[in-house]
Amino acid sequence: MPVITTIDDLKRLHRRRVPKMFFDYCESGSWSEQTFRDNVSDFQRIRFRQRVAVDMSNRSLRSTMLGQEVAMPLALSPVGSTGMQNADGEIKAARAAERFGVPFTLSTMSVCSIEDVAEHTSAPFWFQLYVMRDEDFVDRIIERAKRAGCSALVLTLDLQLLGQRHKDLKNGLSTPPKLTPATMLDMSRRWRWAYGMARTTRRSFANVVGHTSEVGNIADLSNWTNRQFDPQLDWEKVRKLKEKWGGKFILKGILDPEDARRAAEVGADAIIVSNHGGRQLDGALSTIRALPAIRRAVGPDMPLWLDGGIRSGQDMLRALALGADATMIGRAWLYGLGAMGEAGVTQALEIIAKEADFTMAFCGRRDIRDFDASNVLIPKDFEGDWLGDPYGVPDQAPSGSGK
Ligand code: HOC
Repeated sequence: MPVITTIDDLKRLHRRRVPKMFFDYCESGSWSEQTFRDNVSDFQRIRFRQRVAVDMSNRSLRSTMLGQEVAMPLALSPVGSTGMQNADGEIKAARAAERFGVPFTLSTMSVCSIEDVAEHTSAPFWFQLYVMRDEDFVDRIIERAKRAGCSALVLTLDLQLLGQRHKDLKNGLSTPPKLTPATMLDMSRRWRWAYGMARTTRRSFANVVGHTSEVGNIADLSNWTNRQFDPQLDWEKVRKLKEKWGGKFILKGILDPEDARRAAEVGADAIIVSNHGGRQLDGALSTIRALPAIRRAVGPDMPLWLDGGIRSGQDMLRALALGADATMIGRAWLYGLGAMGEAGVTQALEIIAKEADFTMAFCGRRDIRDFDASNVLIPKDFEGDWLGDPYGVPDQAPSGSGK
């Protein structure tokens, strides 16, 4: 067993233990994967200001998200097909998040159902929904999420068409997965994974299968899913979904300051700056570069979270310094899950927390809520200088609401 000290170590183990088809699903962006790569590499351009002779005792990473106390300003992003990375993956990740004290978001396209996750956890989790054409299905799943006690709805806005990921096409990834002799051989070689899958009965994408007359079994799922993307999505539909839900409402997939303003106008309780992990519009800005202008657009009081590219506690702090109130991780927890199940997700969270704790201290901060633009050095060209720039040139340090 290798010694694990970083999120990258978890990724290496994930790659070893999970069939290539599912690892690649996690580790892919659309088309050239430029945005997928930028999401990670742009973080590295932001440097920290080291401070000394400052009292570094009694440090705290605690913060709040939507008024809820969290162990650190970070939540687990929704990830589709999680239960294919590790049997019962959604339950394991939700349990790890609950024990650690951070929110977990369950994807509509999860293998375990909302009810499965609710049965195996005690803290309320958040539920993620795509804007779909099948209104009956949407009404029913919203009711199920309410009944299960989900404390917020995360509506994903950047999936009106599915971005093309070459690796998935080449691997024949579908729902259910295409089983060729090569994929079956690959699966049987990952014995831990195969053993888990053989033992669980939760393999059916149970949020959907059996909950619409069109999807009686998993074989119907791909066709139905492809018909669900809604190219006619508009802000009026978003507003109606907010009304239907009636509770805390989070909008995910915002990358442009103008869209961020619209999101605030429809009454979002929080906005997630995200480009779907670089899986949709390749060539779009990385999330960390898009963040400061979005903060300027929505003002200091709008809860703003960043999702995309965070692979360390240092990245979490960089996002806070550039204007986020909190952050979300997707791949970072998925690597842990693929590597070691629930213990791997816990380890991913521990790694991030420790890195954030030490970095904050080296920067002379004891409370993460005080970490801000004055703790970092941002390259002058960081936000770019684009022709017809809707992002505006920064004239002041970004700052968040601290919520
Ligand atoms: C109804 C649409 O978020 C991904 C997932 C896509 C799931 C499609 C469901 O692979 O990025």
